Formats: sequence, C-alpha cells, structure tokens
Amino acid sequence: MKKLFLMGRSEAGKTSLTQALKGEELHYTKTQYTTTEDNTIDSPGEYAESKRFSVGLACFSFEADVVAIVQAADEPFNLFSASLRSFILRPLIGVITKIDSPYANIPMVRQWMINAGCERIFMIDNKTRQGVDELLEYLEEDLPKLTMEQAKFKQELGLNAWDPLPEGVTYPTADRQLS
Ligand SMILES: Nc1nc2c(ncn2[C@@H]2O[C@H](COP(=O)(O)OP(=O)(O)O)[C@@H](O)[C@H]2O)c(=O)[nH]1
Ligand SMILES: [Mg+2]
Repeated sequence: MKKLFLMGRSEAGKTSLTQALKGEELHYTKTQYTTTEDNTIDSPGEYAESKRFSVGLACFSFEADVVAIVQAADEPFNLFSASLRSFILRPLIGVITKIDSPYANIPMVRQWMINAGCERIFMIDNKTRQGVDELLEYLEEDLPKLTMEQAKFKQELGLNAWDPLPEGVTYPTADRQLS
C-alpha cells in the first residue's frame, strides 16, 4: 500500500478523505497536527495557506510514497503554483473532493491540477464514497523498491525513481558496473 500525503486548504476535505479511505463514517475533527503513523498523512490546511508553514509540507512529503493536492470542486481560488511537481520528489496526484457541490467547477480545478503537474486526477465525493475505490486501487500497489545503484542509474537518465525505464533499456549488470 502506498503511503499518501494530503495537502490542501482548510475545508478542502482532507480529513474526510482520510476517513473515507479507512471506510469510516465521516465525522468532523479539526486537524491540529500531522502524524505519519497511518497509511494516509493528513495535514492542517493552514500549512498550505501560509508561506511560512508551507515549507513544512515538503518535509512531510519525504515520509510518503505519493503526494496529493486536495482541492474541493467548489474552491474559489487556487493555492498551488504551476509546475509544483518539480519541487516534490514523489509522484504528484490531484484529488477533487465535493464533486457533488452545487457550486462545483470541475474543469477549472482539474486545470489547476494539470498546471501543477499532477500525473493522475481523482474525483471524489467523500459523503457517498463515489470515486474512493478508484483511489484505493491506485494506492494498493506498492512502488518498486530500488537499490542505490538502480536509483543512480535512473537519475543518470534524467528519470524520477518511480518512472518506468524506457523500452529496451535495462539496469546495468554488476559486471558493467565494475568495468
Ligand atoms: N458535500 C461534500 N462535503 C464534504 C466532502 N468532503 C468533505 N466535506 C465536508 O467539508 C467540511 C470540511 O471537511 P474536512 O475533511 O474537515 O476538510 P479539511 O479541513 O481539508 O480536513 C466538512 O463539513 C465535511 O463534511 C465531499 O466530498 N462532499
Ligand atoms: Mg482536516
């Protein structure tokens, strides 16, 4: 199971998503702190809303396998800058919550996430659990574990650790590394 880190403004639906992923009934709790013990790392919205705290988000991302921007479909403005992905050393996905909202503007939020560089975008209604299974399916499969040599090889090719090797390319054998 991939460990998921959630970041987004207060009220975006991060804590509800954590509960929906665990199969719990939704119950409101204000997120006061971050813990990395669960499979999902929830964070207080204030971290994303303040320049001073936002640096902390980068630190939490190192504890995770995947980073998710969580934005409600009815959010009036975007907190995340374009090409955000290049600052994060993890796969970046987008989760659009509150797709049931009468004020939802899904194409706009989707475009923000595309601009940030999200490689997958999931649409979720935490209340009815619509879309939750699709996200769980994505999280189910662990990322392949790399040796240091394999990670260095990918870096030489300009690839992220989680990118697949191009067709026809294989990891160097121990012999090639010695020569
Ligand atoms: N309609 C609707 N409401 C949601 C959804 N997700 C969360 N909410 C509500 O939005 C409010 C804020 O949710 P919360 O998970 O605490 O947001 P957080 O601040 O990002 O952790 C709560 O009242 C939730 O019940 C959703 O998918 N649809
Ligand atoms: Mg919360």
